Amino acid sequence: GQVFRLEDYRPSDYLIPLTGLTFRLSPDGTSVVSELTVERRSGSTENPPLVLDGDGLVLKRVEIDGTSLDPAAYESTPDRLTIKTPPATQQFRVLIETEIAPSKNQALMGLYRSNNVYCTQCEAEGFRRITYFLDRPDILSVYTVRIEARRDEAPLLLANGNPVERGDLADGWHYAIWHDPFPKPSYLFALVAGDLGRVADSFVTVSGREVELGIYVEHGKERLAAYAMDALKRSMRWDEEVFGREYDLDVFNIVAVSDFNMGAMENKGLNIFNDKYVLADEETATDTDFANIEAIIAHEYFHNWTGNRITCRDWFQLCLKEGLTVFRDHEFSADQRSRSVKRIAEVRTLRAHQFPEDQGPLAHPVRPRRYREINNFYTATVYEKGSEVVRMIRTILGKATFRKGMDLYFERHDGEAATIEDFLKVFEDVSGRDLSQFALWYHQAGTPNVTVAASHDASSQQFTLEIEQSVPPTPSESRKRVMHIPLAFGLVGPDGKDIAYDSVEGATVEDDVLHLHKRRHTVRFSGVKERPAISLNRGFSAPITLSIEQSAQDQYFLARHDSDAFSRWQAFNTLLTETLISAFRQSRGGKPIEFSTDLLELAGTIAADETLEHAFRALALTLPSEADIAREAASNIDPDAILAGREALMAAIAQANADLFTKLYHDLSSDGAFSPDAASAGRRALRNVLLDYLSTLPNGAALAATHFAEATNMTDRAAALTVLAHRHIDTPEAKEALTGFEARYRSDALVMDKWFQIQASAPGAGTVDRVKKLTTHPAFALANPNRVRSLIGTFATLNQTGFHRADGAGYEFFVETVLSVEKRNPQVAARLATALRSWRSLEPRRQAKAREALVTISRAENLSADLRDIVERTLA
Ligand code: B3K
Ligand code: ZN
Repeated sequence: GQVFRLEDYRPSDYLIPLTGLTFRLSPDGTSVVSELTVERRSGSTENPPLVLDGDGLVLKRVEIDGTSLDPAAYESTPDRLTIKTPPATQQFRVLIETEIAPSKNQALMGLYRSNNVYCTQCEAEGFRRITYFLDRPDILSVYTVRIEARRDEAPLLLANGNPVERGDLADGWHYAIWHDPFPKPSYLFALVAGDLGRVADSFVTVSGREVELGIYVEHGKERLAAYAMDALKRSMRWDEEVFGREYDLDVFNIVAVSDFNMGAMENKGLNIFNDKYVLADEETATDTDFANIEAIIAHEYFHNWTGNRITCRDWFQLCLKEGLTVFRDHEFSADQRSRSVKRIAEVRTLRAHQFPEDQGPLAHPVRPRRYREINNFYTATVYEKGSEVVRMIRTILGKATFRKGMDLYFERHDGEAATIEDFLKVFEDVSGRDLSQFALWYHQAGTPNVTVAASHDASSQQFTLEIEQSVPPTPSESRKRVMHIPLAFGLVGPDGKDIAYDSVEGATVEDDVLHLHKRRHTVRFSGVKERPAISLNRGFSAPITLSIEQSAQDQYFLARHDSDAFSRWQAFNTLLTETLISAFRQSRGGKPIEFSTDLLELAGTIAADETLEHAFRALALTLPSEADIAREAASNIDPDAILAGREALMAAIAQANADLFTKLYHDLSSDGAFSPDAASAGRRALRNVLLDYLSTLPNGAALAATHFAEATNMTDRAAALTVLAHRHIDTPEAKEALTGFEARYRSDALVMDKWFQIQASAPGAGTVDRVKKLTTHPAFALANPNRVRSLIGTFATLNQTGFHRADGAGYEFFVETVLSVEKRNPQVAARLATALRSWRSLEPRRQAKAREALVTISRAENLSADLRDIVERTLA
């Protein structure tokens, strides 16, 4: 496949200031008439050919300035339309008619059908599956869209922008016209037509304009959109208050569809969502679902400014909109919920998804320099690490200067397609700082490692840190440059308070942030009478791995006393991780596993500490996952031994704290009405973590069965079902709960996804066969991305012992499934295949089997560009 390179960027020869589109919708033969006003780039006197992108198109006619074009004057293939000699005028009009078949579109890119609703997905390069166009983000055009459809089939006709006109046509057809006054790239184009229920509301902006809000869902599901609507209004207000951003159209619409390749899409004024991220009530959605809905509704809304009003010059700049918008949605959720709990959850996600990417064969910079398939770059690195980089800019500049920079960004680049250089420049301009070393965070792949050794000299009252940074090599970047790493820190005194020091030398310190600019620093704090415990990278100020030479005593002390909640969680989590890694090694060596009583006791202390939020305690007590342990252990991974060590620690903590946990568990039961708010969710989270522990004790299955039977919401019900299916799968209680759940929810696809997920993640050798069997369940469908992700994706990413089964049966099943998904939907298949990216860290026998699996995929016939790209990079 072709390789696209950042350095090859060149502006197009032509612009398209105006785009008119007329759709005549029919499932098997939709006509698309596109009328483009094309303009020569100013200053250009040449007359180069006009080359438009297509993808699998059928061309019906071409006209220029009202006259049909002589066949000799153009060249067309399904993937390209070349107008050889365009008119020599400054502006000319091109009319193109194509015919497409939405009902046959299984890749879910371009115009397709989901549950009989016409909908579109154009990012990144789906617009070219609708019509020939300059399908690149730096071509901004003002769109007017006319949709025609049969009224009975599609009473609802939506597109971007504001509604202009609607009316009847002959033979039961009708039409609607939409106009979007804001120039936008083609990837933000959207159209929806069908028969859907509507939830209506309105929002008055800060300057007093009234915006009509609509959320469209399947008929009968309107009630389930209430939480999403509330989240939308809170997002709109928050963006005004925190970033000074006001909404700009008369309407804002959201449509929920069941077949969608990812979470949601920020099309201007017409966001299209995976229904999983819209529909919720306590009966069907967990607290995690509510939190995700809130975050994704906000994320797509925030794109209106970061992504739509200011878009990307080219796809290499993807993080310009994604990293920044993730940062904005993180801040929003932090303000709506608990900031420290939110931060811990973010870091756990970053470590679970981005770190393995950065540390494996698919590593790439936040701003990549090359790609073969752009769809494979919607990654945790671009999104989550991209957000961390923005967060670091704020840490370095301070909140007020950061806000000034953002204001300047909006003022300077509104209406433009911008670059990361433009973004960094506004912060340099408002702060007077040189961010060139900092910019390496965008350009250099890999997770930096920082090692620290601390020493204290009582006689000179000096506390010294020896700090060294290094960035491991990543594909095609073997030599790394020294980075600017901002480390928030505190020197924690014996009473748990941060202690003051007289002065510091060896590195710049500003507002409790230590700035590393060199490979090695010797940092000396003077006036430090007693030896402090060092709390470093507070709030996870930099996305790095940190190895501190620290006594267990200091770690326990910080886990009990650090005033920074994140670091307190981190200290305990580090203790747990180290324990689990040595438990894994002991188990692998066939040795009996033993745990320190201090650790078991500390778990009890944290569980019962009423000064800590419930949600914090729940996060602290959630043991690192098997994948977390594998990542930290780094090599020679045997998932069975990891699981054995983890189960042993669960049981040991439960036994040591049996009475305490039992009491707490009962105290936390709620009789009040359900609320999805963060405090209530936190109580449920802690109680469900306690259930997980208590289920390792005698009568554990009975306790979980009672929890399941008495649950009054999906959070508790799913938690109990997970415990039963994961720890007690062979008991009658588990069988009964699984059957009961299935009977109750069989007609609710989104809830059945949970049923699939819970079974697919059940550890052990038996799961492969169970998952295979579930692929024939009536609720499963290989054509639906949510189903595939729930059953197959969960199995491959959250089931270490099942997927990496020693005999390779997990991989064999996986390869077969990925290849059948690929026939319909290459994008979803490519995403699934990334589950094998950490194959080199497995023990030799599994490693060989995993490699074989990758090679089998790479040799399949007619492999899509998407899947080939992932597999070849993974094997390289
Ligand atoms: N911008 C979309 C992602 C599109 C993915 C295309 N393969 C959703 C988002 O990040 O908001
Ligand atoms: Zn986004």
